[in-house]
Amino acid sequence: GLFSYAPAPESRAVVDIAPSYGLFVDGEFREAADGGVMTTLSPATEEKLSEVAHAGEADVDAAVRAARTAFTGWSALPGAERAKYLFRIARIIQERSRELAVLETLDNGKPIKESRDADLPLVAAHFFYYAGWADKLEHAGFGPAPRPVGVAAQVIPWNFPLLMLAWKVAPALACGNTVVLKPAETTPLSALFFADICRQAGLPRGVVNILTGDGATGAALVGHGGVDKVAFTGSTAVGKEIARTVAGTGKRLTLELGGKGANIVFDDAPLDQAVEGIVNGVFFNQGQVCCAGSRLLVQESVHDELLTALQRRLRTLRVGDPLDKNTDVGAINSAEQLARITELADSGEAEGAQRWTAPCDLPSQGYWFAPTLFLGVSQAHRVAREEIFGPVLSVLTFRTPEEAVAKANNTPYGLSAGVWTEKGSRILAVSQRLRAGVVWANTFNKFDPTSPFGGYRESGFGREGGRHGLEAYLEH
Ligand code: TXE
Repeated sequence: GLFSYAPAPESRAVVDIAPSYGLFVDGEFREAADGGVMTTLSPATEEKLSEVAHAGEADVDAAVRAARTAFTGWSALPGAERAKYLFRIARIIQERSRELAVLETLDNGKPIKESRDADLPLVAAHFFYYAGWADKLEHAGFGPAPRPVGVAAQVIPWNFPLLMLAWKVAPALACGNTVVLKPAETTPLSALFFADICRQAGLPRGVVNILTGDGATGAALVGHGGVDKVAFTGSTAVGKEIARTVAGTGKRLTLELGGKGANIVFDDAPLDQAVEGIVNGVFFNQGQVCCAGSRLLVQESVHDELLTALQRRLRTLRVGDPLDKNTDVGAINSAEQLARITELADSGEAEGAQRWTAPCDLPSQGYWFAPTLFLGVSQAHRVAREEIFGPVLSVLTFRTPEEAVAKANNTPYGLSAGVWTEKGSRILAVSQRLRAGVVWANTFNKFDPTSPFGGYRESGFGREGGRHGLEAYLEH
């Protein structure tokens, strides 16, 4: 129509992807010692994007040694000097954010709207924020002479590849540590692009090292004797394994693991606003978010009204080409993840919950899962207990605030929750009893570098972000 606005899809030609990439060790790109390579593809099309090196034990050793050597000089720099590098990196990220957003969308499958408006601005914000801390550590209550821990081994997942890098690398460098980072096997490209930004910023060699590889690479890295601190974001199963590896070695450890967040909607909540929050809570990034609001707890008296509005809204979501600027829901990151989501969703049906799928046409190539609701879910159902990490919402009901809190806390996880009500006193009363690292009130999935983020129980321990995020990287 005359007034319809359809911007052209973002062009993949914006970013130059090389046919192959090496490991970034000691300031240079190099092949894996044993010549190992792996492929990364676009989950939206299954088209091969590039080949990257697969780091083995010899490469882990070389990277840790480079980081050790670099630590001497980097940790001795005045904070204000380290800040200059971090500010430079932050500015280059801003300047190159269009390339990075397209790259992230290609490798991960997330909508360009999200990589452009959420991931990239937050990535730059984290570097700016921690750059500002680098010369203020003595005045922040850590004692008169806080010191860096040493070499940090950082293993990150595929759901927010560059943002998870930023959460880990920025505070580590601000405190004077050096880093060996391993991105996830399905999303290595933005970390390699970041390596190039470190070079462009003139960062001294060895301060940041990037090892692409798989779980074996990650295990070799966290188990290496030259590592002082391990930071991991990923599955609870691997987190537990890492905790066992690290136990008794004296290495410092922080873990950010899975979640099963509850969005609690009371009958006095602004329901239109709640619908937007629920949609954002579990369909943002295809639900592949550790703090996703994957359980909806709705007060019985407004169940029908809320669900009608929610289904109406879900019918309008656009699922498809992640490079299309109008797309709301993109591709699932990998065939493995799609299989996990499918298996869990099927269990929901088999256990008697009622499945509702948003009507949409899914592309024939690539990994796709339509936005899905499970109604009539009971607490015993797997879809109420296990992390699905996909665009699937399980709907449960409650009558009283006590019941809402009990159900929200009835999970081995404890990462996030949302409370929707007009009553300020109820927000406080309920959120104080929720065992979750972050509780949002009348909003969801809001992130900011100044706010600490992390879990209770099987969601892990330690905090990232804010002043709290510095603790993990300081001896004091
Ligand atoms: O995670 P893995 P996967 C959850 C989510 C998802 C499930 C599996 O429920 O469905 O985990 O995802 C590296 N030692 N989350 O298999 O395996 C691996 O190479 C050291 C929640 O992708 O934990 C990658 O870099 N490292 C989550 C990283 O760990 C190892 C984000 C994460 O992969 C390793 C991702 C080992 N033994 C998945 N094995 C969140 N909290 O956001 C693997 N890795």
